Amino acid sequence: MEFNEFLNNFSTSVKKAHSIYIYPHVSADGDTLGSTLALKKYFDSIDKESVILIEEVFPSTYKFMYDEDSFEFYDQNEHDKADLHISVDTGDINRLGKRKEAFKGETINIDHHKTNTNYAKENYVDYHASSSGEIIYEMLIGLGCTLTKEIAVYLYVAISTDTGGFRYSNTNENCFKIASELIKFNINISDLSKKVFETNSIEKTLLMGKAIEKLRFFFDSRVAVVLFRKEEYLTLNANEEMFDGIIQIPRNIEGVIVAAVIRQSLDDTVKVNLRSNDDQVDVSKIAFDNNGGGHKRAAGYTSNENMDDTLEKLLHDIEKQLK
Ligand SMILES: [Mn+2]
Repeated sequence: MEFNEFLNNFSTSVKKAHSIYIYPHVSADGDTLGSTLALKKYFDSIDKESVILIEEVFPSTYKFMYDEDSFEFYDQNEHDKADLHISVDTGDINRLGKRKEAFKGETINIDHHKTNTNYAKENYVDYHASSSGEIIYEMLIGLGCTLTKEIAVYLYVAISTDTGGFRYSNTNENCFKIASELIKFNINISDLSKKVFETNSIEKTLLMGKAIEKLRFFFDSRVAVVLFRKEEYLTLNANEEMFDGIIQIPRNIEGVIVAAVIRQSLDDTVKVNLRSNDDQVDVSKIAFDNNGGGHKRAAGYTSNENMDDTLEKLLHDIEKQLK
């Protein structure tokens, strides 16, 4: 769908709605949180009642963005009041976790994942966009929203984290254009970057150390994998949220084409996080074949098999694309 057409439909839906629920995806990252917060501030500015529904503890990296008036913990008995539901940065309905039960009726899905399954009534998916933050920025401008410093911080965090600090292959011309607009609000780039890229808890640091110890290499060291069973991270007092970024450890090794982190979740499902360093392997294909999603160079899925079988199948899937 064309952007302007979407924006018109969006505007009409918002006008009709009495109250709105906004949905970030589970295992929230900077993009989904920054984007949903910016959208929420827009609704506040037009006096439209809205709330961001979450179901997990807020990631500590992004605690500085936590605004208790914006978020509510999902309670299925309580949260049945909105007549418009908007998900942001969420490639498929299962990424809404338990909240997918509430995501019904008038629904809008705003995203940039190529593997998006168009699960809402209205879907706007632009996979050329670097981030959902980039889409939300364009939407707010198109809707005539007056940006504030607060919104600028949210959108800067969204775009900068999804592009790895304007370094990943999804970084485009528009990211820099938007960043140059956002910086006019006097946002503190070095302070934000320190918070989102350069601050780790002790537990996270120990987890990173353990990940280095546990590295395994396959296919002439072109594939690097880290496997974590839950006891292994629980003994470090690490939690699942701390796995965000652990994939950089195998990914950043010279000569590695595909990096994977496989971890056993607290609920015993096995989560697979993938990165590709080279166009010869499109990890979104592997993720999609396993009912997951993502992009060419960054993707993931949940496996119902045990750790060893998950690894074996993954290596087989990677081998099919390795030249
Ligand atoms: Mn994103």
